[in-house]
Order: sequence, then C-alpha cells, then structure tokens
Amino acid sequence: MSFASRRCVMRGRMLVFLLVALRILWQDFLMKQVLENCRLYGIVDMGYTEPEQVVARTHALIDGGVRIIQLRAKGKALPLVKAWAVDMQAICRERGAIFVLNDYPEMAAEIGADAVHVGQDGGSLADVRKIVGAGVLVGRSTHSLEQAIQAKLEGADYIGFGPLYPTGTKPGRPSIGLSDIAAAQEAAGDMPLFCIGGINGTTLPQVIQAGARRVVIVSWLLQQADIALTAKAVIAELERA
Ligand code: TZP
Repeated sequence: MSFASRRCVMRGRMLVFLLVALRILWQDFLMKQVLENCRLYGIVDMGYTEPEQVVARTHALIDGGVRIIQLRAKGKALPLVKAWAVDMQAICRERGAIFVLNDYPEMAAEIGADAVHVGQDGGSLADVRKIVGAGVLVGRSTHSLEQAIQAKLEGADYIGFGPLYPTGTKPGRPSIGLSDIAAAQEAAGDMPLFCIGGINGTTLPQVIQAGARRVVIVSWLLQQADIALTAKAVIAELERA
C-alpha cells in the first residue's frame, strides 16, 4: 500500500474513532439531562408484573411521563431477565427514556443498557463502572445518610434513598423514616436522590413535605388501573412542590 493510501486509511480510522467518541459524549449528555429532569422513577418489578405485561407496562410508564425505568427481576432465571431487559431497552431507547437494569452489570454491558443499579452488596462503584464501561449510568441503593454520602463520594450517578416506610417489595429491610431526607438531599448536592419505599398516594405529600424532590414508586403505581394517568398525577404533585 502506498504512503498516501495508508495515510488515507489512518485518517478514516481517526474520523470513525472521533465520531464514536462524540456519539458517546452526546448520549451521555442527553442521559444526564433526562436524569436531572426526572421526578418519578418507575420500576417494572417482576414480583408484581406478569411476563406478558412487561412491554405494555414499560409503554404505560413512558406515556405517564416517567423517563427512568428499571427492570427489577429478583430471583428470576437469567435468560428471562435478559429477554425482558432487551425488550425494555429497545422501547426506552426509541421513546427517549433511560433503561436501568437492576443487579446485573455484566448483563447490562452485554445488552447495551443505559444504566445499571446496584445495592449495597453490589461491590464498589469503580468495579461496576469497569464492567459496564463508559457512558453507562450507575445508580446505588442507600439506606442511611452515611451511605448516601458514601455513594456521592464514590461517584454514583444517582441514588435511591430508603425504604422510607416498611414495604413488602423489600421485605426484611428496616424502614428509615423521613427525618434524614433533607440532610441526604443536601449532602447529595447535584447528584439526583430518589426517595423510595412505601410511597403511595397517601404518603407522597408527607414525603414531599419532608424535602423529597424525586421518588421511586413500585407496587402502588404498578397496581393502579391506569398507570399512565397515576404517574402523570404524581409527577404534577412533585413539580408543584
Ligand atoms: N429499595 C428500597 S425500598 C424498595 C427498594 C427496591 C422497594 C420499594 O417498593 P414500593 O413497592 O414502592 O414500596
């Protein structure tokens, strides 16, 4: 190959590399914007969802204005989790929402998930980031003010904070109450903090009153006859506060 054509190939490769890098940066910017503006985080929890409802519920949440949607499939067979995750990721990508896979960083990397969410037992966030790679958001569950501060120091993209109230969705996990919400919110700074655990139409006003700006609602939302309408009302209530 002549020197001129080798130079041409090199330039082509550099251009491709640059375009890929720009695309990752742009995608990252867009996702951070969505995360920043998100008030209600939805979870398609397979403890409350039949497999044939996964697609419709993902659409219903997005119809209701939810822009971050997690698949939570505790104890389900991995091939099933992967199939649901692939479906949800495709819907979220097409409709401008962030898809979050709970618990499985390797699978998140494999299917190209927008984000992965890990618990306190999910290892260091640096290790999770090594698995999922650049441009994938990483969220962490926290159950105390100290854990919220630690997650911020570790560079979490967002945190869940709770359970505020006892909840059957996370049996055995003691509730932490509302008293630390404001301090955790303050410590979180610009890292989005989502209050979680036992939030429903009755408890939401108290949670907002205690300083919450963003929430995750699982069972109550999934059990509504009209998920989209309920999500819209919750978002409106959070935005009014
Ligand atoms: N993490 C803390 S509480 C909780 C999780 C996943 C479950 C919240 O579910 P619900 O049904 O909204 O109480």
